[in-house]
Amino acid sequence: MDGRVDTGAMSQDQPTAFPSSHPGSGDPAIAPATDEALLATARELLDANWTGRYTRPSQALYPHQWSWDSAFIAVGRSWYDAERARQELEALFEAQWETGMVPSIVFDPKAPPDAYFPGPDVWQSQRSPASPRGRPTSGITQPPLHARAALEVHRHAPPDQSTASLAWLERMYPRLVAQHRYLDSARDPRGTGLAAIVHPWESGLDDSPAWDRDFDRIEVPSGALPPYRRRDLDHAVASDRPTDADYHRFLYLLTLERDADYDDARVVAAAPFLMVDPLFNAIRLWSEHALVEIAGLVGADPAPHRAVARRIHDAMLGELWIARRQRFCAWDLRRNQREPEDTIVSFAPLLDPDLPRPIVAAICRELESPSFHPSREGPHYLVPTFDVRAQGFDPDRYWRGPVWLNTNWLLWHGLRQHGRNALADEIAVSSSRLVRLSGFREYFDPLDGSGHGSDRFSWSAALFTDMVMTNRSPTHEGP
Ligand code: 9WN
Repeated sequence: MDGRVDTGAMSQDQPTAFPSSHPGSGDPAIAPATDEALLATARELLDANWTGRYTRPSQALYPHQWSWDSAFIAVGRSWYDAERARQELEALFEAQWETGMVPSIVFDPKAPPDAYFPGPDVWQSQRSPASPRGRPTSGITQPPLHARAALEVHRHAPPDQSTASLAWLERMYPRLVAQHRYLDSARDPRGTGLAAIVHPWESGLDDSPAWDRDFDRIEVPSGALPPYRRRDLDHAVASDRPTDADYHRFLYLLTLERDADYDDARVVAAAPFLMVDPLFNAIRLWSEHALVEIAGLVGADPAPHRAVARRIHDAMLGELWIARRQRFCAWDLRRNQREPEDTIVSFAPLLDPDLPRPIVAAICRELESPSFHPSREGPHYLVPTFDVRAQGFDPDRYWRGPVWLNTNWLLWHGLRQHGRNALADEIAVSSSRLVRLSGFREYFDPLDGSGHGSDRFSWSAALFTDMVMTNRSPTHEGP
């Protein structure tokens, strides 16, 4: 055994069943739980985090509704409770802004005011006339995974719910379109077809080294922020979370956007952080393709969605693919620079069904290189969020090295879509081993598999469920 993740016999074009045994992996003692037992635990966890309208990412660290969490959670839950999955997405879109923006956080008015920082009193979303009245939210967005999630939820609906599910899809369609058209119009200052993010929190991979060079340069003027107390450190160890310096910058950017009343034109014109993220745009493209299918299902015209998808595809190849580096790079629009860091965001364009084969091959080479497929000497887990050989790689700190099941799930879909089933299976095996070893944690050390961040984390449970059930389902149409 050479220490590689052992996936058993696999071919390039035939997906294996979701592996539940771990022959000779060299892993530390892994609980011999069956998939059935883990699916039951996942379900119990998601039910415990259910509020009656949506699912909290976790009880203590994240006690409100988060946007892309709800998309991941709805997909996983839809395998056994399609009704709650539909409710989850509908509850989120009830807080959609008039501009079409879907906020990254919808606050639970019943949660104690100090449950999460920064809370509604810091965000003050009501300063924007576009924000929903009486429903406090954050003032920024997150990756638009929701159209893709809605399509998956609909596909998983049991036959006796097909009418209710289609009616739901008809209700969701105009809201999903508004979300996408907001990103096309308000977030594309150069008119390239690519949407920019104005805060690292919008990426969902908040503390990724992908934008260090830009983010680290942001100076917070002294006295710009009133004293505050981080609540995340009440629930997670400091070495797993962002540093105080990064947190300070996160809050500073928030206050600048708040002080512009979240007016998109003002924010985009002045934001010190204005980044085109390959992962955000790849998800946007994947969801635009989902809109093509949803339009067909609800009797709308799919042609405009095909045209937007083509535009995003062309722009990702034209602006973000750097041939010299054989890599997709984030693009700092403020300084007009491509960011050189080798992070997991570079692989997300695998979600583009039309990605040219040589580029798929280049991404797979990098994924299989020692930078992302660490030491073959000992056990290890896929896929680290940052090059394990890079200076600054940290196996345990939030987005700066650990494995997350949501990025694994996205790459797993992207690889399967391009027929790269062997690598997709390796990722599925690693995900399964991590859960067996450490439970449904928020993220995992790629070198020893230990769990970090929050415990009983909803999207880890939901996406494990989706990977198991998708592989069991002979009729799954694929992404
Ligand atoms: C800020 C809820 C969210 C995820 C993000 C993740 C983390 C929040 C935080 O938790 O971000 O939005 O307080 O750290 O980075 O992807 O949606 O799970």
